[in-house]
Amino acid sequence: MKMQYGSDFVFRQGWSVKKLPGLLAVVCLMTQGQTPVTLKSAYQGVFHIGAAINQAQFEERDQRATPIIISQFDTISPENVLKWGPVHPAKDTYNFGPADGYVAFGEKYGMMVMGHCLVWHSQTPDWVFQDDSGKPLVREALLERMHDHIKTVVGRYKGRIAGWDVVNEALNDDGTMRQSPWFKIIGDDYIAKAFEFAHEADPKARLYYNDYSLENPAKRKGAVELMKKLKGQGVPITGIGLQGHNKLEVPSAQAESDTIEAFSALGLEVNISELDVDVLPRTTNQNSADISATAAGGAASNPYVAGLPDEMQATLAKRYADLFAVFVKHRKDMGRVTFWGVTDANSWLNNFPTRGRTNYPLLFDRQGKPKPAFDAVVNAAHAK
Ligand code: 9MR
Repeated sequence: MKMQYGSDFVFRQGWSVKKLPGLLAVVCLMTQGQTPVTLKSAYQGVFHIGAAINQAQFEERDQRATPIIISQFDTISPENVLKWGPVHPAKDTYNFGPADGYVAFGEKYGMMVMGHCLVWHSQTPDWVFQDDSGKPLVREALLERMHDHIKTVVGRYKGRIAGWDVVNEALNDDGTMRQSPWFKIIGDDYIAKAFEFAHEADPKARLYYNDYSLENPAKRKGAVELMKKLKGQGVPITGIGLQGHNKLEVPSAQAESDTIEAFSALGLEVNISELDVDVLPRTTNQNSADISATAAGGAASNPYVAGLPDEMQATLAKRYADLFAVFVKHRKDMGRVTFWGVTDANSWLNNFPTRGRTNYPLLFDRQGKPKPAFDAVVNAAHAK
């Protein structure tokens, strides 16, 4: 059955009320004891469904997004507050206020609270890699610093944060190891060490490797080899996060399916950890989510300032339907699908790779209303 939000209101039982204004429909529902379909109700028993949230949202100051988070999602990820820079800005300074608020918000609403991310080349201050005189640290000193950070951050939320992105984006697009300061100073066992330290700090936490563009064959091959090596060494790794920063046309549904299978075949839990779909014209020739890939763009690169045309809404909805058909097919191997943001208003894709564009990558529009893509995602759950 085709269900369109906006003209129809969709109910758990599958019937709908035509052309009722939103509030009236909700009142009708309440008086009849019906529950409107939400993402988390549609996906109950399939996999968790989540969103990355920002500070205004978990402090309940964002009047549009916060109610959506509470009603639609059963897991949250911190968009920024648990990254090294925000949480540990100087050697002897931790800034736990925002992160404590994030975790408390998730607990208040009974959500599965995720942690992102412990070891990354980006949003990590320079001091992390330097001694007090500004010289590069040697291996043992950097390992000790990594250990202290992980022990302090993971330890603080032991038993409260269900799972961590332990290492983020360690691979280049060709599948080789990224020459990050972590790699250059410690060597390639920095990944294994980070997982061991996280496991030591909270033995029950689920531990993930997280990266983008893993659907591309070369990068996927490098990641499969890395995961095999870690598993072979007995490193405590639970699974992998496929970030899922998609374009409308790539990766294909087939590539998505093959990628999930490649990692689940290794006995790993597979999550989609940062899902969105970029609908704007490219301003670089990369598909990557590498945040260093900035570009300039003229008016032609920002065609939907006044709104997304209906045919593009339909194209986006179809894209989400195709992706979720793949996720639902692989539900036994998947723990969660998390969107990277809540409404289009706050998506990082309004500023990447070109600043100040008007993008439409998520399921809720700038007013917080569900888009046709929302219905497509809800309907995909019915195929289960
Ligand atoms: O959405 C995040 C944005 O607000 C930050 O400015 C940016 C830089 O750290 O990071 C964004 O989130 C990234 C995530 O942490 C890792 N994968 C790519 C995401 C989008 O850049």
